[in-house]
Amino acid sequence: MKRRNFTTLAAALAVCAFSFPLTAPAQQKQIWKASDVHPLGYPTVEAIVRMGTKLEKATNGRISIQMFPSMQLGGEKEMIEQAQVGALQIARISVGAMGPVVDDLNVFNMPFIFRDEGHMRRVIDGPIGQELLDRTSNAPTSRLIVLGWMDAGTRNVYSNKPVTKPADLKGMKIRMMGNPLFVETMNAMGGNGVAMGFNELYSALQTGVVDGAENNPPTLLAQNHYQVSKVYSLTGHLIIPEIFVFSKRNWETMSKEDQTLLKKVSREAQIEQRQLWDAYTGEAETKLKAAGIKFVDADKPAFFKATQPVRDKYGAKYAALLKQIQDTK
Ligand code: GTR
Repeated sequence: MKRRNFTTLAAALAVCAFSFPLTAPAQQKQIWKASDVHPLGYPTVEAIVRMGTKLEKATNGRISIQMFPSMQLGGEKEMIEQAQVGALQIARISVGAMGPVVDDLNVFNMPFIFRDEGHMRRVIDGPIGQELLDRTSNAPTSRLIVLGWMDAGTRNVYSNKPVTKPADLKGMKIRMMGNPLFVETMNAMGGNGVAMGFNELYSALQTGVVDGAENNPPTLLAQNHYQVSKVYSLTGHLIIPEIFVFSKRNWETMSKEDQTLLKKVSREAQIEQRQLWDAYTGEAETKLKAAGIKFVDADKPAFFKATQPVRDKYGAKYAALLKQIQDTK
């Protein structure tokens, strides 16, 4: 309750300080607020910060970006809500958190849908990726314009004991993102999926409210979860891309020129984030190993088999899209 009040207050203050000039003349100075759950320096954050520098340069300082990193404006659910009403202009969000808003996106949230990260990249870079971005921008439920994709690697289970096969997860409470599909995925993998906000996770791991979680190496490092979870088991069950979005409400008040400029720098940010991602992932793995985190191989085929009922249940309505994804070489 307390945290929610704080979040609302922080958001309200942010609105007062940097309100977007909804009816202002095109030449008026604009400071766009951007938000991310990760800290400064993390690839997704850095790509948007660099995009802000380019915008500032291209507009002689008329447009700039003020970054609110590290969940300062709340979690992803709050960021989506703030962007929808125009209190926040740019939000970087996992497709995991967008599934409940735009159902089509859940196709990427199913376990073992991509063969590997390369496959995922070819899918988001191709016609399927474009189609899903368009569908998300056009969905009446989204009230967001998607600016582009970002990478988020592969999610693996972490806890204080190795998880190499489904039986190892028996009785373990594993934190999952707030989307029923993920809780069912963890249950199918053999554990007990617990939906929980990202902001509560560090202390939940520390106090044993949950026995583990799952995420990519950069998150394990940047969110300090490695301090309380020492074994990283390479289950590879989810490869979920991320998106960065702009408030549709604000987008509609912008000049065509500004929209074109924003699209251009967004495209560049997408490309740059991927390079930053690859470098940071390598660094994160080295640092995690140096900090004593044990990386263990897991029986992926066993987890693939165990999660088949989830793909059957959720995949039925995306049959055509799933075939296209599988056919992407
Ligand atoms: C991270 C992702 C965040 C958030 C987080 C989570 O990989 O970058 O946006 O979704 O996972 O598990 O909540």
